[in-house]
Amino acid sequence: MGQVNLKKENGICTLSINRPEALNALSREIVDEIDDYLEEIKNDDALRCLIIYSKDNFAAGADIKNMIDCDKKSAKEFSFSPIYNKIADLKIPTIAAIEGYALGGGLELALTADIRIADENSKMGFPEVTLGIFPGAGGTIRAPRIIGEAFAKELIFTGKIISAERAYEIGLVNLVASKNNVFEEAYKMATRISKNGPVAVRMAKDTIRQGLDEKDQNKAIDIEFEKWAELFETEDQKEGMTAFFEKRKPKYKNK
Ligand code: DAK
Repeated sequence: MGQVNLKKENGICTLSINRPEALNALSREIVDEIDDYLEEIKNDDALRCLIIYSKDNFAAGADIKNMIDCDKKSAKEFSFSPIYNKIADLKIPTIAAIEGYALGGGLELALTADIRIADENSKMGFPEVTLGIFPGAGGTIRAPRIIGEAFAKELIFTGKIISAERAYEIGLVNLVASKNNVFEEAYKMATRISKNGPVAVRMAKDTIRQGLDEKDQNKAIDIEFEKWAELFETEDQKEGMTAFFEKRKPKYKNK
């Protein structure tokens, strides 16, 4: 234990990896520790946003030492996907704040987040093919959905490492922060999110997800309409609109 930290402050929690000697490469133990914290995050009603941020390097991939001698069975046991899926399934918004390298399984971790912000000097890529494997923790599934098929194939087939600027151009990151400012930018965005109606934000996230999963666009619009109407049974909707006319900040109760 002890290579992952969780800090909570004002409804914002920050999950960090602390393995600087290996550029925060993700070992089995680290991913299992993340899993333990996810239970805590999921069950904490006071939380409004999760930031995934690790100092100096987001994560230089899965630990190659853990994989080198794997056969098919042990490779499956090494899988990160069930835990990564839990991050993607969190009800609250999630932000990956990327400093240094986010490679391979590290970039796949960043892809589980709703929003990615990158330090101007950060570097991202899927070098798996240079090691004789391909991204197998959601990379081939999430990357095409986020950046489109062609850019995803280019990154995955070439294994090249790209700059924050290029990542922004292809829609891999939402924002490029100035040097050493990425956590501050992520925190600013998380603060802004956390001031909004929490039920509305959570339902918006769920509706976007369901809409993307639904192939029939009219059915997706029906889902949106139902969920939108449900909000009118919440106290927070009344509070948000009343506060507007009373020219004050709303006091949301998450109800
Ligand atoms: N694993 C283990 N150690 C790593 C590492 C990694 N991914 N990346 C870096 N390190 C270690 C280095 O070995 C070195 O350790 P020492 O030699 O000091 O003991 C230390 O971190 C510092 O690294 P460098 O000396 O190499 O530092 P440089 O600045 O020169 O280079 C670099 C930085 C990021 C370019 C380089 O370290 C590098 O290329 N690292 C490997 C990047 C990579 O290939 N990442 C992808 C790994 S594959 C799965 C699904 C998916 C996955 C796994 C399982 N299942 C479904 C089961 C994911 C796979 C991957 O992520």
